[in-house]
Amino acid sequence: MKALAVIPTYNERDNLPDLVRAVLADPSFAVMVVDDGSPDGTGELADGLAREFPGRVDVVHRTGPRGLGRSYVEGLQRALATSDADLICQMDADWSHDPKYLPAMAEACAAHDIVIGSRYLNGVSVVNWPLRRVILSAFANRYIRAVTGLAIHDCTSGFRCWNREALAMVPLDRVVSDGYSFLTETIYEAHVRGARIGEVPIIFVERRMGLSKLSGGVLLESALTPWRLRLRYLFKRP
Ligand SMILES: Nc1nc2c(ncn2[C@@H]2O[C@H](COP(=O)(O)OP(=O)(O)OP(=O)(O)O)[C@@H](O)[C@H]2O)c(=O)[nH]1
Ligand SMILES: [Mg+2]
Repeated sequence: MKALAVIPTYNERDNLPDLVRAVLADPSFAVMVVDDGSPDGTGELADGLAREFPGRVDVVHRTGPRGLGRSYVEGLQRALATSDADLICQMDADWSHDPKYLPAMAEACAAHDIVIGSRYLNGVSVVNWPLRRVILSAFANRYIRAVTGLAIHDCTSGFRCWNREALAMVPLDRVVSDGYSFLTETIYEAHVRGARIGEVPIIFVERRMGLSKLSGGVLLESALTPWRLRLRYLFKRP
C-alpha cells in the first residue's frame, strides 16, 4: 500500500519540517506540500525537504489568490494526476493532526472508502481550544448533520484518508467553497455517490506555533453551505 499526505501550508515554517519527518517515518508515506506563497518562507523550506527526501516530498507553489479550499483542490487533483498512491490523505501542518494516527486511519481504509480523523466520536476530544470554539465546532457539526443528513460525527475535520477511487468520484473542479465548507462539501459529494465513510477517533490539539486564520467570512459560508448542498441534489441525481 502506498499513501500520500497532502499538506496545505500558509506560514508554517516552525511546524512543517518536524511534521514532514514524522509523516515520512512511515515508509509507505510520501508528502505533497501545497504552499500559498507563505511570506515566512515555508515554501523554500519545503523545497529543502524535497531535496532531503528525493522522490518522497513534492512541493506545489501556488500563485494567484490564496485559500485553503483552492489549495486542497489543486493538491488533491495533482495527487490523483501525478501520484500512484492507493491512499490520498489530507492533514493540517500545525500538528493538530498528529501523524501518529495515520497508520490506524490507513488501516481503516481497508473497510471504508474514506476515513476521517474524528474529534467528536467519543464526546469531544479537543485540547487547548477556548470553550466558545469547542461549542461553535460541536454545534456546527450537529447543524451540518441535521441539514444534510450526513451521519458522520466530524464533517469539518481536515484530517482524512481517501481511497483513490473515492476521491476520484468527487467533482473537485466544481467545489466552490473555501475554508471549513470545503471539507463539508467534499464529504457530502462523496456521500451522495455512495462512499462508505468511517471515522477513527483522534485527539485534536490546537496549533503549537503560528497564527490562526479563522475569519467571519468563513463562518458565514459555513452556515450557508449545508443548505446549498442539500438543495443541490434535491431534484437530481449526482
Ligand atoms: N495553502 C494554504 N494553506 C492554508 C491557508 N490557510 C490555512 N492554511 C493551512 O491549512 C491548515 C489549517 O489552517 P489553520 O490556520 O491551522 O486553521 P485552523 O486549524 O482552523 O485554525 P488554527 O489552528 O486555530 O490556526 C494549516 O496547515 C494552514 O497552514 C491558505 O490560504 N492556503
Ligand atoms: Mg489549525
